[in-house]
This record gives sequence, structure tokens and C-alpha cells, in this order.
Amino acid sequence: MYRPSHRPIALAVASIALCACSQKEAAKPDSAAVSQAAKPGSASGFDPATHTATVHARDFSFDAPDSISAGWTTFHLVNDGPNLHHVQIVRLDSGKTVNDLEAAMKNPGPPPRWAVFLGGPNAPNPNSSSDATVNLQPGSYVMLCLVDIPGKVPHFAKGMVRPFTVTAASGAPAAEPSADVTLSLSDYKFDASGAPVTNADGKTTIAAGNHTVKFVNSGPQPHEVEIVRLAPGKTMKDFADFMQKAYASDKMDGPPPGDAIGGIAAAIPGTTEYFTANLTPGNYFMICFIPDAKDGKPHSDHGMVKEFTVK
Ligand SMILES: [Cu+2]
Repeated sequence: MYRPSHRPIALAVASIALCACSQKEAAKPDSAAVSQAAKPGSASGFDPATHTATVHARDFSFDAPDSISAGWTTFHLVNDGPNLHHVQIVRLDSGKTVNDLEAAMKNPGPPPRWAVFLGGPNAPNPNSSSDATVNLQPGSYVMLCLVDIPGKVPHFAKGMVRPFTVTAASGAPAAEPSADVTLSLSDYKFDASGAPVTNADGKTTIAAGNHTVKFVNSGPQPHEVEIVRLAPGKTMKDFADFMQKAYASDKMDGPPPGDAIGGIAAAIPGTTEYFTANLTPGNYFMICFIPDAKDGKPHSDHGMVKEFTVK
């Protein structure tokens, strides 16, 4: 298996070494619920009828709703580009604020336990979209972009940080999505299962089509998944080499030999959420860049990268 020696794309930041030890206790939410009017119908906003929060990301800001009601909520991320962006959802417990989080993230090492990383839509290519359906409890939240290309500076430091409030549920709750593919993440592997999935001889094949994927972090560490569709004839090594060069030189040498199609951003153990993926035939891989609790290296360096084929 090819193992990138350095993060080819940095969807998680080394300075945020998520620590598994702090996460179990952190799972209890605060219940600070502030009532604010939702903004249905706008290009970015929360639609209470469909429980959908539409977020536009661009260099370097988010357009997003200020208020969302609790329960299963689909975050629809539209990346207006030109760079890669994602939405990392973090719940702020113990009355902490965005300023507290920004101050804490200047320190190396694991985030404080009041900052609870809860997934969100991972990076789609510029000018495309991705989604994640997350079960939110009332409280104070912030969305961040931790992508750090170009310039090796995480986008949250350039303005991609935006607080939002989750209010008490109102009206009919959204149903939990039903998935046809289950993706279980653990230290340090991805296990895909479900009717469209075939695992044979160490190779995973998924039937082409629109799928709803259930992401389950089985722990013990936080994990993410980013899915990349390789350009025809290109390998995972081609993609990693390209991104490594782009990361080192801060510019892309032509179009990347693959498309980022999303997934789920960093989520603590025990997290279950859902994303949809339109998988067209081709070669793909999935990868986790979360810094390891023990050595700080991305989980991909520990083997948490999985190639698969869509037929
Ligand atoms: Cu970004």
C-alpha cells in the first residue's frame, strides 16, 4: 500500500492534535438555546421544512445560517472556490466562545475538551458541493475550515470561522437518514459494508450510483473521511505526489489528477452521521488526515487510506 510520507492535502491541521482521551467526557452538550429567526429560502440559510442548512464557502469566508433547530440536519456545502474548503462543525461547551476557541487553537496539542468536533461536510472540489447529515443538540457551535492550502495557513485563520446557534427542536423532527452503505472508521482503517459493497481479496468494489453512506466512528480516536475520485489512468500515488508538490510550492501544476468529492470532517468517537455520494465508475480512495494522538502524524501515515473501485 502506498503511504504518503507527508499530508498530500491538509484537511486536518497538525496543530490540532485531537485527543481521544478528552472526547468521551466531552459528549455532553450545554443547553444554551438562543432563539433567532431562521432564514428560509435564501441562498445560504436554514430551511426548517427540509432541515437543511445551506453553506457557501469561498476564499476565505462562510455564508451560513446563524441559527438552526436541533435534530437531524443536512449541511449542504457549496464550494464557490477557488480553493478547497470544508465545514468542520465544533460544539462549544461550558459557555466558551469563538474567541476562546481561536485563542486555544494557537496552542499546539489537542483541543480543549469543551471544543467537541462533530464532523460536517468534507471538502468537495471548487465549484461543486457536498453534504453531511448531523444530529445536532441545542447549544453554541462554530464552523471552521481547517484546509491549509495555499500558504500552509489554515483557512480559519483567514476568516473561515463562523459561529451559529442550535435552538431547541420545533415542529416535526427530521427522520434519521437510511443508508445503503456503512463506513466504519477505527484505528487505523475503513470498513465499508452494505448491499452495493463487495469485499474480496482485500479489494473493495462499490456499485455505481447515488449512495447514502452511514459514517460511524468506532474509535478510539477521532477520524474523518475524504473521498477522492482519480482521473482516468491516474493512481493514488500520482494524486499524492501532485498534492505534495502543490503543498510544497504553494501552486498547482495544472489540474489535480483527481476530484475531491467530500465525506465527513473530523468527528469524535461514537459519532454517527451521513453523507451522500454520486459514485460514477472509476478508481477512488478514501483517506483520514487526523493527527495521531500518540505521534502527531496523520492517520494516513498509519495506513488509514483505502483504495476502492466503482463499477
Ligand atoms: Cu477553506
